[in-house]
Amino acid sequence: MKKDFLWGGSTAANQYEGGYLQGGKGLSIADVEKGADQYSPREIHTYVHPGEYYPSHEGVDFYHHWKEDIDLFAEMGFSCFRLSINWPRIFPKGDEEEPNEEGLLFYDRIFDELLAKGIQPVVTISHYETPLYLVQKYGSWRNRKLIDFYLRFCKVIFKRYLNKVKYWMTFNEINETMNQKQPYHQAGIVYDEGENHNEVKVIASHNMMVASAKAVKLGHEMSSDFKIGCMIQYPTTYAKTCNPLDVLARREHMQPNYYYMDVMCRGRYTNLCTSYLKKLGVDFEISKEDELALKEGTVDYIGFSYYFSSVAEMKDGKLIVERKNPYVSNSDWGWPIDPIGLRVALNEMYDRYQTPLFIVENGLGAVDTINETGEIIDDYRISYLGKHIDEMKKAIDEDEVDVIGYSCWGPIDIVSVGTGEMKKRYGFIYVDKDDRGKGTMKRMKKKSFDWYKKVIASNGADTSND
Ligand code: BGP
Repeated sequence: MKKDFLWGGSTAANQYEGGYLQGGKGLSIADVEKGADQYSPREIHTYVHPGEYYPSHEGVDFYHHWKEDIDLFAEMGFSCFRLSINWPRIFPKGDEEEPNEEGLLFYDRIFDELLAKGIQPVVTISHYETPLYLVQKYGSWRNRKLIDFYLRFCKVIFKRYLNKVKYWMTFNEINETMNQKQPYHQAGIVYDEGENHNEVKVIASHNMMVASAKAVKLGHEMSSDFKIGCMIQYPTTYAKTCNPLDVLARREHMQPNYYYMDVMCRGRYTNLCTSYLKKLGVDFEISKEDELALKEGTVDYIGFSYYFSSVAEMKDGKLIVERKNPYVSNSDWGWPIDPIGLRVALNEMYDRYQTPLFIVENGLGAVDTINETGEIIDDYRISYLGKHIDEMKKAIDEDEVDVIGYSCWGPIDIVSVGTGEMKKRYGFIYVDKDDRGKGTMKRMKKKSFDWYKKVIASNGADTSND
């Protein structure tokens, strides 16, 4: 393990920050998304209905608790902290010429505090926070105008935080645009009636990838120190059997994911990408100008999330992907717990792209309970994270994969993006808030807090739970 390996935790403004109208902030797509539960999807509104509960409005109020939270991160020994800049906090509607100074000031304070504590900020430029106005007025990422609005946003934050931020990521889990039925979080897409869904997804994806490439080029022109990465959800997948058809099924499942990585890491639509478009039945021509932009804006590293693995099989000519695997157990939310899948992910990506990797999300969403003595003994979380870190170390030390850092998801309990729940907790720090938004917001250390502190202090050598 390198001495300068980055250890920390990751969050996103829409799930953590709150202060949804404070400091001149406008509405983001998250601000009209209701809470739900494990079983039903989150309802999407077009405006804020009075009396309804929207989890993003308050998050867990980082907006007011940032100093206290950063102190706790520093106490654990973080050397990096990932957060997103809430786009409508800087451009409330998204298409303004000038940014909102109060929004910029908020992040100045955060970055100054982090740097003072020796913590590198790692910034996601767009993490499910597209300004709502851009969705309603322009149709979101279907529209090429979004590229210019996004670049204006990038230019402002690159300039403002030139000497404060080194690590950037352009779009969170961009590949989920293709994987979701309705890619609302990723691309702000709500389909119009009669629209060809595949075509919308391809166009929105292309526009986002061009925006990402242009942002990489712009960032490099502004600072030679910047490291700008993509961010994808890596879906480690196994063929269900050695039946060659299942091996092909696995490839088919990976194709939409490599489609984004190929474009962003190799700077072009490879045969995997063009054949995928053909399969989708989308006739899509790329202009010379865009071809050049993609070529000139390949990423410096691959940021990725890894939570679980899946199993693929071909049944009667149909691809079936399941989260059931007899060799691994499942979380309370049915996500397979597969630490070796992380080593597989690291090797697959590094073999394919030879680009440094940054684990920017990994973690266990679980129900935590406070016991009679007022403690939270989250051994399940320690076990999950410890095993994943051990597999990461093998990928680094034995397989010689280049990994920049490990920043686990939700070092403090925050709102779940998938369900809007609070009870799906990832943190080392408990936050007193429930699924309906009730609670004192008081922070409290779980058992895993001291454990992670020890892991960091030993640069990953000691992951034992004692
Ligand atoms: C990823 C997102 C995060 C985060 C995480 C956990 O997809 O990038 O924003 O929320 O998943 O998912 P959930 O919150 O649904 O448990």
